[in-house]
Amino acid sequence: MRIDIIAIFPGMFAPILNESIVKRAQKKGKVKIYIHDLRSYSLDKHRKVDDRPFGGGSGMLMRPEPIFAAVEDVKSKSKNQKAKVILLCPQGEKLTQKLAKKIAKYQHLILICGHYEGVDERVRQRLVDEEVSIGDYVLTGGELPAMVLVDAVARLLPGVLGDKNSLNFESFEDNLLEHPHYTRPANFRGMGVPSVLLSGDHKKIESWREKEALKRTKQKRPDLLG
Ligand code: 9D3
Repeated sequence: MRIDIIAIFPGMFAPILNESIVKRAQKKGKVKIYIHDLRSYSLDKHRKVDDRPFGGGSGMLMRPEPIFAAVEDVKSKSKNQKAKVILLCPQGEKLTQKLAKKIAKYQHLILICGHYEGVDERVRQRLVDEEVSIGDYVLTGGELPAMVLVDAVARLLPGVLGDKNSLNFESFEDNLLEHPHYTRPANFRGMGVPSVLLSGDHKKIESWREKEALKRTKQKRPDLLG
């Protein structure tokens, strides 16, 4: 998968995307990520990318010209792929594991990071295929959401995760929270480990884990059980 990210704070991405799973995915050649500075597409002499809203009101909007220029430039440099243009914005579809799985099937993503009070509506009208939000809380821009989306998608690409955290296992348990986990030591500051986990009886362990997962989901996330 190829991912192009268009942003006004391009420096935010490298420290995050060049670590951990996403770094590994890039090293293995499973994903190629390119960051583009929106300002470099502004023809304005001050490299301005925002302007005041027609009709008045407080706050600034992102001007359409630099965004169109950036997306058209990226598309022209990767002709054979059909890119999906995704705008990160508060009114987008909420990112879920289901949506991440759908997006992971695309060959080429162009992510536009919203900022200020939003983008000129013609960006949505002519340029954007999908709008994505990462949840109902107010952030200062679309950069962090873009990184969240990249992280959620990159780990789903074939060959990115080892067998250890295999995805089959995950989809099996999609609608339950995890059971409690314990590692060594067996006694930590007076706190023990449920004896079933030390019993070596794998049938018993499995049914304990199922029961605990269900109990936990009922307590903390009853919405997941429908
Ligand atoms: C006052 C109205 N606000 C809408 C809720 C305006 C507004 C707030 C924050 C407009 C843009 C932003 C910046 N946020 C994003 O661009 C954003 C975002 C978010 O704030 N929360 C969750 N997901 C996302 S994706 C992009």
